[in-house]
Amino acid sequence: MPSPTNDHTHADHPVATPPPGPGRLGGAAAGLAAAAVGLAAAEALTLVSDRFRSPVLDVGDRVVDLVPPFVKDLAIAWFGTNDKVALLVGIGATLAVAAALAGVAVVHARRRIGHVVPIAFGVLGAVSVWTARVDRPAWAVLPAVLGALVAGGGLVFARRRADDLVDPERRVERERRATLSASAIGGRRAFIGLSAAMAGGAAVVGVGARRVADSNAPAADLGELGLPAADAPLAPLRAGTSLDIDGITSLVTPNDDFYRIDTALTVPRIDPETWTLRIHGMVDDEIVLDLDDLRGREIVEADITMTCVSNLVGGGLVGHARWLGVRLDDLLAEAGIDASADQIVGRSVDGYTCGFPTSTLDGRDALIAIGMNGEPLPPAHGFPARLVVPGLYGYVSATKWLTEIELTRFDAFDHYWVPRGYAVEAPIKTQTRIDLPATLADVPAGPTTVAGVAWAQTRGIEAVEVRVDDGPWRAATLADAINADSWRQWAIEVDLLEGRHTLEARSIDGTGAVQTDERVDPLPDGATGRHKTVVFVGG
Ligand SMILES: Nc1nc2c(c(=O)[nH]1)N[C@H]1C(S)=C(S)[C@@H](COP(=O)(O)O)O[C@H]1N2
Ligand SMILES: [Mo]
Repeated sequence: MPSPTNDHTHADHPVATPPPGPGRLGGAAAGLAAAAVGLAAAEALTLVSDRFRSPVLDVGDRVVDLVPPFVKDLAIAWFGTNDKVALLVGIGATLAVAAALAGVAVVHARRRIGHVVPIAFGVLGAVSVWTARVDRPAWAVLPAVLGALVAGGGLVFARRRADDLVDPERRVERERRATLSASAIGGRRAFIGLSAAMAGGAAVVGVGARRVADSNAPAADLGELGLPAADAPLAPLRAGTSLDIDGITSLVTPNDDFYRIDTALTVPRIDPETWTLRIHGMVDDEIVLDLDDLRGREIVEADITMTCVSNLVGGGLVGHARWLGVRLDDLLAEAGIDASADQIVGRSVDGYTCGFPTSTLDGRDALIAIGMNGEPLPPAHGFPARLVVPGLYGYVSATKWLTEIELTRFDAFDHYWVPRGYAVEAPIKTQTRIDLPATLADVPAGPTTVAGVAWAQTRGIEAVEVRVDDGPWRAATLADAINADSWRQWAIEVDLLEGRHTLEARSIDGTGAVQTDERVDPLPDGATGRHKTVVFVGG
């Protein structure tokens, strides 16, 4: 029951009516709306020409190129294959904060300095185009410029509407001239409502434009395209190459589960009709092939395990597939390599490059792959063609969306990751992963199966050994090796007493070298150290 005293207080201290004007919230809303309309205009313009690209993605690409490698490894460690989503969310959040601040500055605080924000983002977008990995025409900056102009215009418009709210004379004047009725000018809520409506409309246009842009991109009907058969197909994997153990990593990684690592914010969509592969540089005869030419050559198959240099000890950036394609050494022999060339560079349609020594052509199954586990390469894994080189980390060898192979010299060209701190050459280091029991698993006392995979591509895995709590090393059972370029499953039964125990595994490669226990980070040429897992053994 309200007390008279309360009523009294009310009368003495009337609730303050907010000052006229859109307020901070209105300013922020107007800033966000202006940015949204600007972005939508930019996205819509990208539909006009395929040389245009979303300025947000362009800026994202430059961020990808510029972040120091340790940040990249952190992003992979934190977000895994979602690192790109995380980046785009980060860019979106930065844009939103800057837009809101710009709106508050211009609309609420009446400070023109807020106009710097759309200008700055326009310049950022333009610079991102000029510094792109692949050459772009100068006019490719237009979406960024248009976006900045429209966003700036949005701020001017919002400021005028705010003036209508604040300035009684202006308000009276406009009512008199009947440009706008009082109700149309409205108050703060109407102002924020209009901003929200504009932002909503812009979101629909922007997202719609991106959808259309994506669906316009030539998409190969991979099913339709089919795969040529290998001239001498490999036999199916022998039964002995897989151990029958629940929870062990499947020997062949299904394409959908294969790890994906690349610098591409959006998967390049390549029209198989117009795609070409050019072999040039320090060669006797330049060769240009289209997809039919490539498919018409001798087709081989090879079982190869691929590994990312960023893989942490025990990590999942490794996968195994049966690749189908054309032998790189055959093709390069046909082009004729200059004796003084020492580097083979693979260049992607998106400007990414890898580079590896010509001495790698030592008879190993280096391929220009067009097929992966019986299917055409999935777009995310490089459709229509990529390099796969046994024994080298992906970043130096496995160019996806391949369009050029250039013969050059290491002293003349640095491939993509070299100026970013990674090693020029990167042979794969021996690793042994414990798949089960899982880290921190509860297991019953008594016999427990420890199992996993080990890899040392080109050298092969000779033995895997396991120990419990610094006890003696014991030899694990190995599945039959597929070949020296593929990982190998292993398993062992250990007897565990109650308590907390550490399991540790190591391999001995085909040269007799024992996997080192020395822990080093992935940067600059791949992690070393032994995978250990802790288990809790109950009674
Ligand atoms: N065009 C392009 N190819 C690329 C990369 C890239 O960023 N762009 N990344 C490389 C790296 S670091 C690795 S580990 C492998 C990963 O291939 P996957 O995504 O098919 O597993 O692709 C390589 N090829
Ligand atoms: Mo990688």
